[in-house]
Amino acid sequence: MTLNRRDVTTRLLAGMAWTGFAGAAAGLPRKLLAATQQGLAAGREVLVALPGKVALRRLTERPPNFETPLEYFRSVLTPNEAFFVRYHHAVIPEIAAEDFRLEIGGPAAERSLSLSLADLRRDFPATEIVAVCQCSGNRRGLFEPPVAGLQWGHGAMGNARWRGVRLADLLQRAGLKSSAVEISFDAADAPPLEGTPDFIKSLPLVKALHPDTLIAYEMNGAPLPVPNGFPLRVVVPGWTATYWLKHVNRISALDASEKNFWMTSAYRMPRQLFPLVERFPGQETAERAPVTEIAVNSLITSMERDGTLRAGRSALSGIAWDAGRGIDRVELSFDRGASWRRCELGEDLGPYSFRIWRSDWPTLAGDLHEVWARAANKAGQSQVETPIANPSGYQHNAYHRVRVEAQS
Ligand SMILES: Nc1nc2c(c(=O)[nH]1)N[C@H]1C(S)=C(S)[C@@H](COP(=O)(O)O)O[C@H]1N2
Ligand SMILES: [Mo]
Repeated sequence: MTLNRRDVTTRLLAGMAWTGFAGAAAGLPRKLLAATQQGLAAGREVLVALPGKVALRRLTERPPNFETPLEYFRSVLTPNEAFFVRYHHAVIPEIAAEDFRLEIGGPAAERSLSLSLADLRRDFPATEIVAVCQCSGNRRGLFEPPVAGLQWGHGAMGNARWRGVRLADLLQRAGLKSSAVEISFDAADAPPLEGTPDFIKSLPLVKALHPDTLIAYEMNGAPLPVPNGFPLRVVVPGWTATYWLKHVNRISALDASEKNFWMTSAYRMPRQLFPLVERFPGQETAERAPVTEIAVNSLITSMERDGTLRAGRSALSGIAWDAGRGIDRVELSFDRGASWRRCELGEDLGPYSFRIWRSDWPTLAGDLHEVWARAANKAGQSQVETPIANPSGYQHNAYHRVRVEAQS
């Protein structure tokens, strides 16, 4: 694999001069630096283009972990070539479409199916949904104090129009026994030699049978890019991306809970930390529960490099999203939370999609301002002022804060 490297130190340094990285900025708390710089505390980022992708921010190369630069979130759908890439295992599997089979079975299935990609497209109705795919650990790099794990900034997420078949239709064809409790997914990425357990995830029956849960073969009108799961991936609208198995080639109906490492150890949090509506009761213990739904969140996207705005002439804009209750409002504060103003919301592409918002830049006294953005959903859930600390650094959904220099 040939990698095309581009060092962007210069760009970053320009950003830092503005945010006062060198210590010049007037009295702004140091911890805000992380928020304004996508967690690039080291002061340097390397952008790398995988085959078929634009240059993305590299976290690690083995396994491949690359995040989307903030500028790509200015459009409501994230372009396929800019969509983030996250793997637990060292190598991206390359699969020949002609030989590919999706096997469906398991102890709680009435019968086994073996489907080619052509069978899937021919025998099952196609359906489409716009949904955010967001890593549970998105923004982990912004936690203070720092949390071990991949130091993601804001870009371990993306929003796409997914097309595929309903998982419920496949399970109906296979037939579920009354003993079925979970549906598990295994993928073509081989368990590596280092001894990391094979990546297998499961869903509770109710989520697996939900009409919005898909086995997708297309993303934004094109076949799935290889690093995003070609030829098939699980799409679980509203739930974090750990359940969105890429390269899925085996679906099993289980009559007992899946007990592998990725279910019982990883992707878990102290119970009741987040106000989740959809839970995974079969995997909960007295103390801990799996991460399930995406917490309500928002991001300012108009402002990465240019920190100067003009009253009456400039606008602020960004995106907001949640687990599918729908965005009710996005608000901005120019006085550190003392008062809030509502933004205008853009086109609604469905409850699981990013929603664009915008606001005029008002006339304010003084020339250096901190802008806070927060979203709330239709279920009354809201972003938090301080991130909710948890051992693995999941679900960071504190207000996004940027600094603006106002010019008249
Ligand atoms: N086969 C496979 N699927 C996977 C993973 C993986 O390591 N292997 N990682 C999961 C996690 S944790 C995330 S965040 C998403 C990332 O999706 P993307 O690479 O398409 O952005 O894929 C999920 N599906
Ligand atoms: Mo993830």
